[in-house]
Amino acid sequence: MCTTCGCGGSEVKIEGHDHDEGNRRHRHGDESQPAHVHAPGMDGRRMVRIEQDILAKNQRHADANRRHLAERGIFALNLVSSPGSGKTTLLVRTVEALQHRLPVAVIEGDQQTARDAERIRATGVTALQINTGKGCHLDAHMVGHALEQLQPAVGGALFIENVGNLVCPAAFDLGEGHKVVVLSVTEGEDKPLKYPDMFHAADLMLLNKVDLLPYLEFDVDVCIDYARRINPKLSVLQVSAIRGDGMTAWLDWIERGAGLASAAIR
Ligand SMILES: Nc1nc2c(ncn2[C@@H]2O[C@H](COP(=O)(O)OP(=O)(O)OP(=O)(O)O)[C@@H](O)[C@H]2O)c(=O)[nH]1
Ligand SMILES: [Zn+2]
Ligand SMILES: [Zn+2]
Ligand SMILES: [Zn+2]
Repeated sequence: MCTTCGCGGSEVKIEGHDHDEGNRRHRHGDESQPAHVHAPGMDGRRMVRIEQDILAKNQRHADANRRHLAERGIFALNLVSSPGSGKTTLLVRTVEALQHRLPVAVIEGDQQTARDAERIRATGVTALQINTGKGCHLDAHMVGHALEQLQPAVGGALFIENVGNLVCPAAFDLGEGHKVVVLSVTEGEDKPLKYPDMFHAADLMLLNKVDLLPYLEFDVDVCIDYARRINPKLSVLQVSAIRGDGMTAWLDWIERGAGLASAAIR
């Protein structure tokens, strides 16, 4: 997992946040400092302790984010997947459809560039880009700052697109209501078995790019069976962000969740 994979670092950039809060300068991405790969000679027990510290610190930030979101009745989703599964394409379609029905905002995570945030902003919806530098996942500390900056509206939906990575983001709670794993059919039906942590952590799987099924050897039923062997409670929707399949069911799922989140503060 990420806390031991040697990724991370202090090159995090959050749009509008200059890392200088009063005189209390602090670094971002410290939670994902390398723990073993670049630490020859470090013994296993010390490595485990560092990993536990990183996750405990992340959990404190995640708990604070979750409280902040709950107090404002905001329904937050953390979209996780391999690079290129179609998260941003799906989000663009999603916010285009939802923005006239409820307040929506997006936090985008990528190692570099603001391309995804710009794609969202082109729809008229507010988006904020986090660049993680060498980091391979968003952490709850970064998302906390993004929330301060973005100020998502009370009673709305917040979408957090995580860094494309089917492994490390599974371990980092951001304070979201649900993790939504996006798996595209071009990735192969065995991914839930090979990368179980992500499918275990998610509540919903969006099986995307179903418009390509006629050109692939991909058995949808087998894929869903594999995913539910890992997580029997996993909900599944088959979608195509390009052609529009399954979008109504996905939008209904979001609106149901957002309705419950905002009802809780009334
Ligand atoms: N055929 C087809 N292509 C899709 C679909 N959804 C996304 N794509 C294509 O998949 C490619 C990647 O889409 P993105 O939306 O950038 O994927 P992403 O998951 O946001 O990528 P990263 O942020 O880099 O991880 C693009 O070329 C999209 O046009 C779909 O439903 N069907
Ligand atoms: Zn990692
Ligand atoms: Zn900070
Ligand atoms: Zn994207």
